[in-house]
Amino acid sequence: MKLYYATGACSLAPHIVAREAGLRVDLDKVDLGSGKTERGAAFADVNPKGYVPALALDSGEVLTEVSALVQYLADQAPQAGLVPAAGTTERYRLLEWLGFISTEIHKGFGPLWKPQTPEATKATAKENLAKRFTYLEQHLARGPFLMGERFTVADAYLFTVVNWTNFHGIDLSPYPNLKGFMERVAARPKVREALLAEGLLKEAA
Ligand SMILES: N[C@@H](CCC(=O)N[C@@H](CS)C(=O)NCC(=O)O)C(=O)O
Repeated sequence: MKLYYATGACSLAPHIVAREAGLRVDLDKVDLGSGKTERGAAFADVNPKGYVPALALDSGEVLTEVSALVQYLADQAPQAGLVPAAGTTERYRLLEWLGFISTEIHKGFGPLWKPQTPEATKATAKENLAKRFTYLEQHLARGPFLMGERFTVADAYLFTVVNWTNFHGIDLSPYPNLKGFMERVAARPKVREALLAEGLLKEAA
């Protein structure tokens, strides 16, 4: 399999999941500006939607959308326990989290990335994110991860998007449980490997 990614983008979530699942996935970095990949492919030919992530399967099919990719990867390695079994109530609980992260948090950051967004719109986007963070703060008082004691693909996705607070001057200190979650996930060996591979962490001297 090959994962098309951009450094620190939402593609970090399937990247983390692939490593946590112990799957062999090649990486190809996409320059979203030029539309070229590091290995010389035209990314529009891979994913006509034009955005990362995209996962080229060994069959030649290409899967897109973070929520689909993280579940597909986790389902290839059920022994890793990164997703509850299909058909269980717990699996729908996971889907509930993936929907929340995708629409309320991932896309909630959308206006903040665009230089042309008016300041008032950015302020509203930050207020909305603060409401979602407050909800997460209350939820994470119950356990170390979104689904309780066990790390799942939803945690990989949440970690990836909340990490963007670092780029937008959003202080997480009003949310100690969420801050603790970020530290806990960042300390996982496979997460560190993914961050190192994307150049988001420097190797200790
Ligand atoms: N709905 C997509 C959204 C993916 C997305 O927002 N990708 C961003 C990076 S985090 C991107 O590639 N943006 C570049 C663009 O849209 O041109 C998903 O869940 O995978």
